[in-house]
Amino acid sequence: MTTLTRNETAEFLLSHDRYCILTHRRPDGDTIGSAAALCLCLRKLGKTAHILQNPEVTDRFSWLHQGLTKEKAEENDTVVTVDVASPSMLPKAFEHLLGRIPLRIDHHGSAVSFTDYELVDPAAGACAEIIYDLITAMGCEMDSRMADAVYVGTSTDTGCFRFANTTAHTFQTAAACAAAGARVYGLNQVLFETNTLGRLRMQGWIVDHLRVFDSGRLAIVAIPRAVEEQIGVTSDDMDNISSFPRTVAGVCMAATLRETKEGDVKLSVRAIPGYDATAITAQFGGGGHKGAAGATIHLPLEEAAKAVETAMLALN
Ligand SMILES: [Mn+2]
Repeated sequence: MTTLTRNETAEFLLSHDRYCILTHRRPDGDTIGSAAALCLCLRKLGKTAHILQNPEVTDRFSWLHQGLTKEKAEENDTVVTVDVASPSMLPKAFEHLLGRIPLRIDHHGSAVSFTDYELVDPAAGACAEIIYDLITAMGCEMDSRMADAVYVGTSTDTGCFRFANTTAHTFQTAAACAAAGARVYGLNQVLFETNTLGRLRMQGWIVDHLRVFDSGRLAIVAIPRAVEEQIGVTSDDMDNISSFPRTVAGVCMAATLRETKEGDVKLSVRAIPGYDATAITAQFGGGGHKGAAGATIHLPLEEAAKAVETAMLALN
């Protein structure tokens, strides 16, 4: 594996063609926005480019990929991943492509390399910020659709510019998006100022069932599948719900556990600076960022919650 700079990555992208762009499992605004912006830029530069259809993309973000996707990667495609930190983050349907992926563009600090080349910058708040740099390095001018895509990635991964990963470069990226015609107000309204009733009911349940411990510094909530079904939440309702328990005053690190359809447990940890979410998720084979990390645990919900609580207490 060879590490590339932004300029070297731009050269790579300019000297290849027939792009097939991959997003990660449980796709969020960053992987979806990054893929859309990169695809639109490559097309504007005269390349053939598609995003491989990710079956888990929901209504919340699917509009970003309209007209950009295809269902199958072809033999001579140049495959590029965006915002994918490890092979385990690839959707099952993409796993057969492992071993023939030349390039990975990412911003995760804890990662497992799986491509020939990679551009990884853990200092970037969002992968979309790196995509913006590449667009500029390739001499492509952002249009309003590209700008929307970069803005969605950048704003969602930084919690609308509130998280600790927000830097001067994050604002520079957002400013460039605004200048290029991104619908900043409209997107903020939909992404950060709107709650479905399902989401609010789930937040109510979380408030009632949150266990706060270690003098109020740590919190954990375990959500049974049956509760999600009873409330009737969609996956969009649950998008980034794990940020919510951390917003309780005094809580420095919060873990949210959700029972999956398959009977596994999906763990998401959120932490403020000084606490490392990956220190918890790494113990369960997961990864992520210091402020936000995840893992899948193959235990019944209550046992998983006990194990996570023990891991959190052991950090002190
Ligand atoms: Mn990201």
